[in-house]
Amino acid sequence: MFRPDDTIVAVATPQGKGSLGIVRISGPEALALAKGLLDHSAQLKPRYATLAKIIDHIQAQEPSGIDQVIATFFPRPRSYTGEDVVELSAHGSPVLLERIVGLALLQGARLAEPGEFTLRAFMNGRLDLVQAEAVGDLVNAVTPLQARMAFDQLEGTMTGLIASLDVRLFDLIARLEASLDFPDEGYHFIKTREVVQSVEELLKQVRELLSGAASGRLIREGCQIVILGKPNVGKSTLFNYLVGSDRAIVTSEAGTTRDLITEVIDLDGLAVTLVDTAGIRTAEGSVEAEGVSRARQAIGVAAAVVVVLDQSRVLGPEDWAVLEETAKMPRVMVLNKADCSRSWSSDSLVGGDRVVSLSALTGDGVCVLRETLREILVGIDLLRDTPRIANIRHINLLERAATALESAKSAANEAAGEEFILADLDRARTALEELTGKRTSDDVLQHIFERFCIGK
Ligand SMILES: Nc1nc2c(ncn2[C@@H]2O[C@H](COP(=O)(O)OP(=O)(O)O)[C@@H](O)[C@H]2O)c(=O)[nH]1
Ligand SMILES: [Mg+2]
Repeated sequence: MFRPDDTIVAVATPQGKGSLGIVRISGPEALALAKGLLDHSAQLKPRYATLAKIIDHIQAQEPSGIDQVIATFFPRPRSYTGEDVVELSAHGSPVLLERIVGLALLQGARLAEPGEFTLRAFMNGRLDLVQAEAVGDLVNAVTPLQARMAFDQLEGTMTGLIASLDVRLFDLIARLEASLDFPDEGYHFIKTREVVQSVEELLKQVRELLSGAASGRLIREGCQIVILGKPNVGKSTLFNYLVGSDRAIVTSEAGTTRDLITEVIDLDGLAVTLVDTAGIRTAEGSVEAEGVSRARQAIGVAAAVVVVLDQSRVLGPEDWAVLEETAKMPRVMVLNKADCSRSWSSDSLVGGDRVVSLSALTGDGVCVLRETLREILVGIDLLRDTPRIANIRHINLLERAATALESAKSAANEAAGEEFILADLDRARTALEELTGKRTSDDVLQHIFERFCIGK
């Protein structure tokens, strides 16, 4: 998949018009190619912004100017990709940018695959795999917290931790190998007690990293929260209040929200997909039945549910049915319509559920609901210190490393031969190397980079 010999081109800025648009060219011919696009007076001094004109020397009958751009040449190896790179900052019209790319293609460039610039950066050792993935996460971040976590990884926080683990693992392996190579000297390069101790320390660090995994994943991937309740309790009103717009239809007629309405909200840094449902009552029409079945599916993947009850009306069988159906899920009970007079007390709800009284109409108490939801999802303090591990690939590999270290520890404790301990330690090391990309298969790379956008 990696063809380092050709020169690639792509628009690096998002689709659609903007004040500026950037065309990026990378590869051995980047400079020559850029020169072919620009007016002849343009001198591309490394890392200097140069005002130049894009000239069509090829398609037009006589050379004609297309746009005025700022061209910047980044010579290899100190560029994003590690290759010669030229960035052309043009006016952000999609047709204009496509035309510039088209001219570059006519000069022999190839259109970049998704993520190919970053793939090249990885291949040329400018980034390790964890950092390359962080680039993708940073571009895809929808909450500031996601962006912070991704940037942390891009800065090499995780890379540094893994490197320090790897150094210690390597040292342990080297000493054990020495003992294995000179068995007759009657001299051990490392005592069993030391082996156990070193492995235990490594395990402790790996486990520490893994301890933040659940909240890390939640931050990176976001989660789903479903609003449930019988018709007319105020689900859509609450949904709208949380979303901060009028995306869902609010009506006093029962059963109008037939389909699921979803919206992503930023819940203190967590990207939460909020789902408004038609309820899970017994449906009469077929359209409504479809809505109910979709609601059930949404509940199936939800991280938590919000059960809305109307405190101005006595609870009915439909309320109890919803309560029963969600009994085993992480949930918050919302006693809505707090602005009206109460007709029952929350004491009638048994169990240790979290209960929030609010008015979706006025918004009074909704902030308590937000806090409660966040608390259910990640715990109060977890978000203060950003977890360092969030990617399922990283989690799996660290778990593999932990299992191997675990087994090395038992082998050492049982005074098994060095070769057994070594085999386990090697497995742990392989997992770490797969994490940083020192060892990776093409499949893994492809899987990672195809999720990127073109131009990144
Ligand atoms: N007084 C009052 N009325 C509310 C409140 N929340 C919703 N409503 C009203 O209750 C009716 C049903 O609301 P809706 O959000 O469509 O309920 P849904 O069927 O559960 O989605 C509408 O007339 C809302 O204006 C509230 O907190 N207080
Ligand atoms: Mg509704």
